[in-house]
Parts: sequence; structure tokens; C-alpha cells
Amino acid sequence: MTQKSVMHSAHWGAFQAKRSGEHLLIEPFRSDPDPSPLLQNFHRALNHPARVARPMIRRGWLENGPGPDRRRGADEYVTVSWEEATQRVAQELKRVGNAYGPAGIFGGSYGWSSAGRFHHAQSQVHRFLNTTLGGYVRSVNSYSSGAASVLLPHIVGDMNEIARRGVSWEEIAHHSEVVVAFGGLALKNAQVASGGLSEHTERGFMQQAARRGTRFISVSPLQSDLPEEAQGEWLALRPGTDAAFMLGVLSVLIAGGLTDEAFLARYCVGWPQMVAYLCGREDGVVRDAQWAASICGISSDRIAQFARQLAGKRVLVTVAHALQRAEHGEQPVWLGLVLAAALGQPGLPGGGFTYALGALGHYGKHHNLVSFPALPQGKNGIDLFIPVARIADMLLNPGASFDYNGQRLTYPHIRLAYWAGGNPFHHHQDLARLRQAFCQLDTLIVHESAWTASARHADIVLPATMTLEREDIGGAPTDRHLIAMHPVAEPYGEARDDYTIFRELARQLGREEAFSEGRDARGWLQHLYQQLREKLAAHQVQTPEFSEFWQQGMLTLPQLKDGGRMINAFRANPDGAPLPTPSGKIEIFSAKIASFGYENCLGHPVWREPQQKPSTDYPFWLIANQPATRLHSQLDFGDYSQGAKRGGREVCSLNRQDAAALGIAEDDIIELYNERGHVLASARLTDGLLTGVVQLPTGAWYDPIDPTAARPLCRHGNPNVLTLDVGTSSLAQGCSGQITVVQVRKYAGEVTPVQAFIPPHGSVQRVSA
Ligand code: PGD
Repeated sequence: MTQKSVMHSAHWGAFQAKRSGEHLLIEPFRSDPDPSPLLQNFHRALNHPARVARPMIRRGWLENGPGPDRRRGADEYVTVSWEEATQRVAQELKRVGNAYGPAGIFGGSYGWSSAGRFHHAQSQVHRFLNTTLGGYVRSVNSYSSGAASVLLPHIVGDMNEIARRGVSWEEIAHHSEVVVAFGGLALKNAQVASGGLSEHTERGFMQQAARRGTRFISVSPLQSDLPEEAQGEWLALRPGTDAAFMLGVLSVLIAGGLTDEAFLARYCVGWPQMVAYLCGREDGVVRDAQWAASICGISSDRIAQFARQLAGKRVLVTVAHALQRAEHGEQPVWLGLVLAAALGQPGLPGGGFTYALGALGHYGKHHNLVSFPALPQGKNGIDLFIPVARIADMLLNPGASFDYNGQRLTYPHIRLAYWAGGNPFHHHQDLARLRQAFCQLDTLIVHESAWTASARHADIVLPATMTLEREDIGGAPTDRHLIAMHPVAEPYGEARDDYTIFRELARQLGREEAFSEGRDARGWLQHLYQQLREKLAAHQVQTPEFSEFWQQGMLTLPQLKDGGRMINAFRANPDGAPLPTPSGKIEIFSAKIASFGYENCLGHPVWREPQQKPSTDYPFWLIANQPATRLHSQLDFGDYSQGAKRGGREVCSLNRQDAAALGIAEDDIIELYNERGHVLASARLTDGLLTGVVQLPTGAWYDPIDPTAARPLCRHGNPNVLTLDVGTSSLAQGCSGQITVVQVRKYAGEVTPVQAFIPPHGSVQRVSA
């Protein structure tokens, strides 16, 4: 293994890396103006004791064979050879495949995995199951944008088109007068982008816009959602009440004659129905500023002032992922679009509606001229799917029917789940319920590089390499740099890359040629790169041979200057170049959605009170948002993530006044609890959030004292112990884990150290690389 510094890439940045003893020395990519501190999480990751070193099988599964088992999550592991592990996996796949067909196998395998186009774990799982077993039950949509990705095509167009090509950061810097960011524009979110992000430019664009005079207004319960660079205003509202606030704002605009009626008549359908709802003609309830104030906690005067200042300005409205990751999460996204339309802004440079600006480093950027070819997935022989966040419902209720986007679907009976590149015990809600769900399976197989809680619930754990231990090509559709990802270290212990694991399994299933097409990993990289060259050559763009690219470490790709393309084209044409909606216009009222007859998602946007709201027993809102010190749960054992913990525990922010009333001081260990469980965290007192609100980020590895408890206690600080596992609505069935309600107290029980990073009992503790 070379000791010279080589190029590499992660979801949070490109970099040069080289080994120095047990450490990794990292230099951020030279063209990155604002590299992410998340790179520090790599420093000591390669040989961390939390790595999975050898194939492991859960003792209960090994001794009793496949079948539902309540010991999952609380059992010992037995080390086995790769030969035995792959034989057992192949045998079990054959058994399930023969007995139940692909309908018995869940291969959704949700998760962000790692950067690298070829070794992308989810793509590898899908290709493997399609080419060897004829398919699998899949999942659709994401935990990020479950509600928006289903809603937006009905009312304006494809979510990715809106988010990535809606309005560019350059346009904002040059044209926007007001940017209203529901859920803010926190830079911690824009520092990551799936596939890689070689240049972090959001901070610079925000500074540039603010200098020119753009007013940024963040509407959020958390002050930290608006970076200082934006020099903006914080409008603090109660969690989950943005829809009510927006309805109040619309009422003020209507009452003041400040709506753009010509735009609404020409480019939208359904404004009259919206007005009828606001004015009380629909159901007798007038949704004016006073009505909104009583729900969202912002005074009616402030709502009115806010509305009036927007009129006549170039206004951009953006709604963060977080708002739609909640019960009725479709509503604030829809209303954000309606607000932009009422102001007549969609399609004007730097104005209108954009979805989730700043939520990922992809958004508000330009697309590459051509995309990097994806690993072909093969053909899935069955068409059975679930909305991704309904996994526990599916496993607990086989045969039950459910609603989704106008369809009545049935949960299949899953016997085997295959996971690589995701951590359900990070991403899913109500973890005690998720454990029960996984206990129903005959077999759970997980490929992991570290002992995450998901690995600890698996029957068979196969050790996967990290990207740093293999070669790949890093790239993303909105990143102009293609990175040759050189390996920095030998694989840890006996770890293998997912492709090598699947190729061996395919061989044992008699399908190696179908899976591999005769290529090794390098052969695939050359093949995919060659396809890219051909795509570019069709546009008269010449590129170097693979060997030259590999040696140079990087290739700059041509990009399209495509901000706002779809919406701009739509507005440029007086007849409205049709949008991809049923009417060809912005749908303030959707006849299609209305035809589904869902009480929890009507034909136009509304305010619906969530079932979770503060009560005497659970008086605090808990915001469980994205962490600032790691990507989701990845490398939670890394230096940067660990450096922000206190006593090894995650930090929970609460308002000083609430803390005083509860007798809680800075650094106290506090307990957050509700009907689903208990979580410990270290208290941080602040004035930067509303009273009645506490905030605990996601991503601390689940560390239950008793994993089998009905209401487990996580001593590390994983908020998904507490969140409710319920879909956003019958329309999208998205994840609603952003907000829940809890009680908070100073922890009075026995304090034991966090054990999340110690491998489970019976497994090998450490292997030198
Ligand atoms: P990660 O921590 O990124 O979380 O959920 P996701 O499952 O994506 O997990 C990826 C896992 O893949 C890691 O454990 C990593 O070790 C493993 N891995 C990485 N590379 C490889 C590889 O090459 N091979 C294999 N086999 N494994 C690999 C994220 C999800 O959480 C998302 S996207 C969102 S937006 C949601 N956010 C929230 C939220 O805001 N609030 C709550 N309450 N809950 C959420 N859950 C969701």
C-alpha cells in the first residue's frame, strides 16, 4: 500500500489522504472554498475497535436455524470463516427463494451508504437480488423527502427538478430581495451531498447575497437554523405549525389586495378553492392572522407585518426537508408553493418557490452536461413495494392493506431482509417497535463496516470495507469534479467490499456471470468510465483515457447553466408551457389528490392538528433534527463527532427558562421520555430556541441498557427511541420523525458509561490491520 497522499472522496467532501501510523492525514481538496470539518471523523476510523473484523453469526440463529426470534439485539455472536458464512447465506437465500420467491425477500436496504459510484452498497444489493433470485420487495422514496417527493409531482413537478434546478444560488446572490426559509438554511445540512461534494459554496453565496442586500428570514423554532453569514432575521414559531402561519400570511395578503391575481389566474388552478377555505366559506372557520397566531405562537401583528413586507418584492420561498418529515408534512410544502404563487413570483430570477434549498449540497446547483452512468440494476421480476418508512408496519402486519398515493396496497409477508449501506436503528422511528418488527423475520443479513445497532440485530453480519480501503469513482450529478478514489489502506481484518461478497454468493448460487458480467471491480470502473467518455464525446467533449484520469486523480466535467429551467420556461410562455401536472399549471387545488378521498390530505392544502401535541404528561416538543458533527450515524465514533459529546453522551439543547423551572443546570445528565422509551443526554442551556422546545440531533448510536425492554432506555442519546412511527398521511406515507413530544427531568438513576462502540459479547474485539 502506497504511503503517498492520494485523492479520495466522501459525501462531505473530496480530499487527499495518506496513512501515518494508526492515523489518517487529510488535506481538503484544493478547490473547496469551505471544507467540512466532518473530514476529521476519518482520522482514527480505520482501526477503530467498533469496526467489524470477521464474519459473525448470531448464536440463536446458528444453533436453532432461521425463524422469528426475540433474542435479536440481545444475543451473542460467533465468529465464522468466510467460507462458512457465504455458504450459509447462499443456502438461506435458496431456501427462502424456493419457498416464497422474491416476494419473501425485502431488499429495500435504505441508507446513504458511502460515496463512490460503483461500490454504492444499495445498488450492489439490488443488482445481486435481481440477477440471482429474480427480484425482491423494494422500497420507494426516502426518509429525507418522503412527503415532498410524492406531493410535488401532483402540484408542480418532479421534486429533484424543483430542488436541484429550481433556483440557483447564483440567482439568489444576484436577484433575490427576500429569501423566506421555512426551516432555515443551516450550513450543517449543506455540507453533505449524496455521492460527494467537492466545493462547499453555500456560505460564500449567502455572504454575497447579504452584502448585496438580500434579506434572509428564517422561520423556525431554532435560531441555529440561520447561519450568521446570512445576517438574517429569526422568526420563532412553535414546531410543526408552519402551515397555520402560512395560511395566516395568505389571509393578510388577500385582505390587503396584495396577491398577484393575474399570475394566479393564468398560471395556477384552484386559487378560488383556497380563498374559500381561508375566508371560512368552506367550513365556517376563518383562517386569518389571529387564528394563525393562536396556533403558531407568532402574534397577529407580526404575521401581518411579515406578509405586507413581501408584497412587490422579488421573494423566494423555500421549505426545508424537516418540515415535511412530520405528521401532515405535505401541507407546509404545498402552502410554500401557494405563498410564492400568491406573490406572483414563480419563474422570476431569484424568486418563486424552491424545495429544500440548503438541505443538501446538491440543491441550488447546476447539473453536469451528462451524468455518470449508474451500475445497471438488472430486472426486478416482481413489482411489490412499500413507502420506505413503512418497514415496521410491513413486518408486523403481513397481509394488511394500506393507502399510498391513490393506491390500496397490501404488505407482503417478508421472511428475509438483506441490508447493506444503511442503519435502520439510526433512521427509523420508535426503535422498540422496530426491534419487534425485525424479530418477526426468519433471517436478517447485514453487511457493515462497524458494529452499528442494525448490525447488532442481524443474524449474519458480513464485514464490509470502508471506501478508504478500496478503489472507486466519486461523483454526483451536480458536482463538476469526478474523483478517482484511490485506496488509502488495506481492508481492516477480513473485511471485503460488497461487490466481492456478492460475487462469491452469486457463484454459489450458480449466477456469477449474470452478476459480474466477467468483470472485477477495476474492470467495472473502466467500463463505467468508458461509458461516460462516450456520452461526453456525443457532445464533442474529449476526455482522457481511464489510466490518465486515474493517475491525475480528478476530472473537471462540463456543466449546464440550468437554474429554474422548467419553471422559467413555463412562465416565459404566455400560454404557460405546460408543467408536468395534470392541468399543466401550478395546482393549488389538485383534482387528482381530491379524488383519492383522503381525510388527512385533501384537494388543497390545509392546517391539520397533529395527533402529537404537548400535554400535561409530555409538555415539551422534541425536535430530532440532523446532526452537525457527522453525517447521520456515520462515523459517530470519529474525532469530530466525539469531540462534541459530553461525557460520551449526545448534547440536548433546552431553553434556560425551562431548565430553571426543571432544576436543570448546564452539563447535567437529563432524561427525555415518553410512552415509547427513555433517552439520556447532556443538558445544554440556551436562549436560541423557544420555551417548551428541546432539541436532540439524530445519529448517536443506539445504546439501550436492556434492548428487550418494552420502553428501552438509551444511555447515549438516540432520539428515535422517542419518535412516533406513523406516516405523514395516506398520500405519501413519509417518515414523520422530526418532531415528537416528551417530558424532561434531571436523571436520577444509575449512570453507566456509553457502550455503543464496544462490539457485542462474543465477537472479536480488535484486529490489527
Ligand atoms: P447512515 O448513518 O448514513 O444513515 O439513514 P441512513 O441509514 O442512511 O447509514 C449508512 C450506513 O451504511 C452506516 O452505518 C455505514 O457504516 C454503512 N456503510 C457506509 N458505506 C458502506 C459500504 O460501502 N458498504 C456497506 N455494507 N455499508 C456501508 C439516514 C436517514 O435518517 C435520513 S437520509 C434522513 S433524512 C432521516 N433523518 C431523520 C431526522 O431528521 N429525524 C429523525 N428522527 N430520524 C431521521 N431518520 C432518517
